[in-house]
Amino acid sequence: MIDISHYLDDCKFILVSNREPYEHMRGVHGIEVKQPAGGLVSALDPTMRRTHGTWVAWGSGTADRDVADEAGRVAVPPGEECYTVRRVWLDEADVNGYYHGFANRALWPLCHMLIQHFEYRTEFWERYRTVNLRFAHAVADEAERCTGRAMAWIQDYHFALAAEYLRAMRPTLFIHQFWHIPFPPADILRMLPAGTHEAVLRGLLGNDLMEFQIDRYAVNFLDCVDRFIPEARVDHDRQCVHFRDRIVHVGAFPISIDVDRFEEMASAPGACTLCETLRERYAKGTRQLGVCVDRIDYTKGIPERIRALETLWNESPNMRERFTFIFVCTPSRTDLPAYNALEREVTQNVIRINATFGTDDWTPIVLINENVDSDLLAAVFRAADLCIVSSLQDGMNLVAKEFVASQLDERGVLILSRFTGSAEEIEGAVLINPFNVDGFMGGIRTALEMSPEERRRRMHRMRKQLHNSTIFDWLDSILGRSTEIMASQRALTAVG
Ligand code: GDG
Repeated sequence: MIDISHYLDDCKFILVSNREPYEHMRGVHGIEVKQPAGGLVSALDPTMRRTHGTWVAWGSGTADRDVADEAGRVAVPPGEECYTVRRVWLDEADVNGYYHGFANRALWPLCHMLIQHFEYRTEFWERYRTVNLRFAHAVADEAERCTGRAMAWIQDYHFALAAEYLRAMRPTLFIHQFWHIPFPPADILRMLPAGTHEAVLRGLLGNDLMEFQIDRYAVNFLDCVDRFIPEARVDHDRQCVHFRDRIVHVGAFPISIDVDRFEEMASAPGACTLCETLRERYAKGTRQLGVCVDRIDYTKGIPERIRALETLWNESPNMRERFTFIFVCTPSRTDLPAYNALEREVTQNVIRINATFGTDDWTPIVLINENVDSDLLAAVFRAADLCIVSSLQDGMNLVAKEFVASQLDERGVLILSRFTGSAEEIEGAVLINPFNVDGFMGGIRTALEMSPEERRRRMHRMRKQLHNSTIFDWLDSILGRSTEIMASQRALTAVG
């Protein structure tokens, strides 16, 4: 963990995300507090505790209103009260339009270039604007409450317009934004109606610093601005945009995981026992154990992975019984029809494959269709000989890094889609193109046949890299860059 307070000096830290770090829920025993699982919350909650800042987010818990004040503020964590959560209230129509609608049915597929899933409705867009404005008001109010300076850090594609709105309310506030998913090339972005794609770009140009996972997405963003925003001047070499008398800096800041936490989980006594049980059950003798973990999402390439496995077992009978795959497929965005259809398709295909190839002694795919505790995941990652990440597009993909962090015995091979941010960072994986079924099968064969020495060499290298690039390094580099820019802005103002 890092202490970021030295970056902030006297500056108040305001974090903005769609999901909140603590949800108050009505339960049978009264109000219960839930902390959603996820890398971002587990990395940023300890950080927020030290900064005593404010986390602005959608108040989604059933008892959230009961514990918040009139402005939607509540001190967290319960009993410790280190920082404030400022809840923004959304009704059902807001959630449908802003979140399920524009964010998840329009921006999500476009940014992943999976345009067959792209849906645009004017109503979605209108709601997205209203909700972004509401969040901007909440942040502006938080900035107003502090006597000194403030810094707002916005997370993700749910808030493409918030920075511009906020800039209009608080012109001197330092605002930056991390975009967790890919940023598409101009020809894809312009599938948003005329006026809308420009509005998205102008919205993001409200930031002082725009942060992407990898350089390619930063370059796409700059190209889009160059092409669609005539009043902006793009400096491709310095990766910045001169816009409305300001400079918007752009850069790549690859996100990572809390590596120590995964190592600890994977080495806990319970994990060691589970690891042995899994190997005894699924990886006896020369049989190998594979694992994959995804939210059920069409970007993750789950049908493509199933197709590669099925074709391999079909065309190469000697590959049957060689390995068993544990598929952890966590239900996600179940309010959207495309996600439900995908879940059904995955289940049906797995049932068919197991019925076709399975024997008394061998189940080809073990499907786990529910959320699994992180410490169990770490144990499964440790037990595995192979892990497949086959995303069609993925901003970064943390599963790849979690697998590497949990591989304490350095026996596993990572089979990784070229179209993930991770593939541009991690050296040592077997890279595949999930659209190319023959190449995909080749990747699986290579992994299965790799010698223990080669596996260890590759995994060792990846683990070393990962230790030098944890989620705390990510935080450190973003805040370091932000304070640098803030200092140069102050110097300019002083001269002016
Ligand atoms: C977005 C971007 C980017 C999944 N099932 C379970 C579970 N998970 C955890 C994984 C991992 C996380 O969810 C998924 O992270 P990813 O990075 O793979 O993907 P997205 O959710 O699409 O995240 C992505 C990320 O933001 C961060 O910037 O890398 O590109 O799309 O941590 O382990 N965790 C538990 N049980 C499950 O069943 N505990």
